[in-house]
Amino acid sequence: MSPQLLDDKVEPIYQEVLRRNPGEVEFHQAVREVLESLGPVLVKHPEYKERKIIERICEPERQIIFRVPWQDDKGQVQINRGFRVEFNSALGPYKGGLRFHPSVYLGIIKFLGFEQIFKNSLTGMPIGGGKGGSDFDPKGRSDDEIMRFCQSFMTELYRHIGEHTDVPAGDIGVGGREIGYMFGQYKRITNRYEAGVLTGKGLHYGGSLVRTEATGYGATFFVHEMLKAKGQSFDGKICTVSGSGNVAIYTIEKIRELGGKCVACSDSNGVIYHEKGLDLDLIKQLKEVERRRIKDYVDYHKDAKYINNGNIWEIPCQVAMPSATQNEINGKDAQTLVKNGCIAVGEGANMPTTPEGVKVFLEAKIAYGPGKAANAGGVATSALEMQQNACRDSWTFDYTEKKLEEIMINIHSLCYEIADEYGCPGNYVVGANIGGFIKVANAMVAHGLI
Ligand code: NDP
Ligand code: 2IT
Repeated sequence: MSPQLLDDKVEPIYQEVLRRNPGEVEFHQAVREVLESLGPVLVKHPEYKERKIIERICEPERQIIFRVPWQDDKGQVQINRGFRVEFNSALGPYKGGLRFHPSVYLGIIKFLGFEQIFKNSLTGMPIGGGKGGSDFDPKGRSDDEIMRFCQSFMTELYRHIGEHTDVPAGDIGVGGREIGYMFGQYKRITNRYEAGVLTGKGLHYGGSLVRTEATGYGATFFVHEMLKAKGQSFDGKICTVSGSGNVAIYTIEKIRELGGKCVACSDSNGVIYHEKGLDLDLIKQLKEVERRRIKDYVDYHKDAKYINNGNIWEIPCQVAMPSATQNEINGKDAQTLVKNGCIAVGEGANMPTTPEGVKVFLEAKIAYGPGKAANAGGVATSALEMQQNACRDSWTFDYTEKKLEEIMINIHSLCYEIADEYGCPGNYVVGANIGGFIKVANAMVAHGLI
């Protein structure tokens, strides 16, 4: 249960979401977190209530569930389940990543798709919200198995997507390799070289510079803005970053560029603590090139510690950037972070903090940047990739990174100003939820009852 009460006007909407979507606890959590901010918006905008905008936003426009059969290296038939939830297209084609992880079920994809609506709106780019994925577990699978799975997944997905309809990208378990195999299969089935149908592509076939780095860089830019608003900077700050995947790696890289020192990262098995600062080149080699586990880090650095099943949030830091998965910081972890002197939390992951944890951060008045604002740089750069594809162009690294930085600065200002306007200064949760919601709501009003 979330610790905060819902406004009278939105409580019945939430109850109806619970009734219609039984058992989808992550989806309930994501909806509730947004609804907690929206009561005052309905007072200012009675037209949203009249037209049932919130009720409509909570119901996906389309949900697709399909069988994904494939053959493993032993010749055995394997069956997985594929999902694509096309949540909201008020602002543009559905846009959002694909997650391949054994924990995936409809409730996870719906929570991610719901978050994506508001995140994409905050970027200011013309993109709607969607998400997809599969309960396929890529761990330990050969390259051939990954390819066969991706091809089978796309053999169904292709009929639902398109550059003007729905544009998937990566998320947990889906990176450049998987996007490449899916793009190849899409091209083969449709007989179209439609670069804009997927983002996160390789640089030699329509990908954008900076997309790989974008989520981590963007989240760090966002935290930098929050620190600046408090008269602070990254300079000399001790930072911890959970995960050691795409988002974590480029968060660590940008924190270092901005003068911070990252001392810890993790994976689902354990935590690396390296007091003198993490060796990023080694992490990239282990994770991006050799696809190994993070515990191998200590084979190369005898002064680093590996804590099996450890809790990264017990390591004292001034800035924490959760970049692994949902609900990885609970109320107790949040209290530990605050007690140990943490002054800023920037969410690279989607919904990494439980409602109890969020409450602790807000009450402590530390700078807390929720995922839908802080990690929007990934999808924003996907939209920049779509722009380059549409005009058959490719931009330089510096130009694209500058655009990303401007987008993150704008998202920060928008959230900051809206929080002020609604009487909650410094509360980026309120700023992000209301800021993201209003643009979508206005577009839905303009489009009539659809
Ligand atoms: P990756 O697959 O590259 O890395 C995921 C990392 O998180 C790995 O270190 C993984 O460890 C860890 N992790 C994943 N699931 C769990 C779990 N259930 N418990 C503990 N650790 C876990 O994914 P990304 O870096 O792309 O994504 C990380 C987060 O960022 C996700 O929440 C994603 O939704 C979010 N995000 C990603 C964006 C992108 O552009 N890629 C954009 C915006 C948000 P292990 O290897 O042990 O599983
Ligand atoms: O959660 C996210 O924003 C992503 N996984 C990236 C989505 C995208 O379309 O680039």
